[in-house]
Amino acid sequence: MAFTLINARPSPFGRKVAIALREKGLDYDVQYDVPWGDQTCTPQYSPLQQLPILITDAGENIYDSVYILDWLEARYPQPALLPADLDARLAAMQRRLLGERLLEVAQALIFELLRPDPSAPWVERQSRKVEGVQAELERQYTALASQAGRALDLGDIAVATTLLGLEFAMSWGVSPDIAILHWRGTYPALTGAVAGMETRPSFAATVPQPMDVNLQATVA
Ligand SMILES: N[C@@H](CCC(=O)N[C@@H](CS)C(=O)NCC(=O)O)C(=O)O
Repeated sequence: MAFTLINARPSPFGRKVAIALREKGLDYDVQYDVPWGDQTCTPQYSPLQQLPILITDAGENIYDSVYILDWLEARYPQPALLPADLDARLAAMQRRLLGERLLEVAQALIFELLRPDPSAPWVERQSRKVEGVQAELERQYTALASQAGRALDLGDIAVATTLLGLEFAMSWGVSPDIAILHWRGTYPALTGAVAGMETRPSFAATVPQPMDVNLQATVA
């Protein structure tokens, strides 16, 4: 099976899929798209009009990063990206959930801050969630640090791509520089876990890149 991944260069959602494809040794081509642009191709493939979208050579369009990863795990179970042990599997799925939701909450915070007149209570509410999730992930990765040689799982991929995506968004300048998003160095167990993942070929080959988009104008 050959795949085409519709992706955007900076997308942490698309990066998760690209990493999983690489970890599973599956070949894919990338078609880059600007989902907010007039010329976006996403409506042809997904009613949600969002990328990433994975197109199979049988003409199947698979969309939403979480479902794509579940689909890949079901169709291509080896190498597994979820632990076989039930407790470890449920823990990985919960970590994955926190990684996914952290991205959504942080995105809501960033978008609000880019609006002309951000709501202070809304910003404060999202900020508490961002800090709470990072603190919980730090607690979980501190506990995991004793498991030498633990295999990469979907929880790790979701957490790392979210944290690296937020770091990238601030360095690129599409996100305001927000103190609570500076996780590296603030949370030692998270910092160490992500640094370990960044050296993997799947992460090194999928480093986010800027694209031509005016997020502030899009949000406004
Ligand atoms: N829940 C979706 C979110 C994907 C998403 O937000 N993609 C962005 C690009 S990074 C997009 O296509 N945005 C266009 C839009 O929301 O209209 C997933 O996990 O795949």
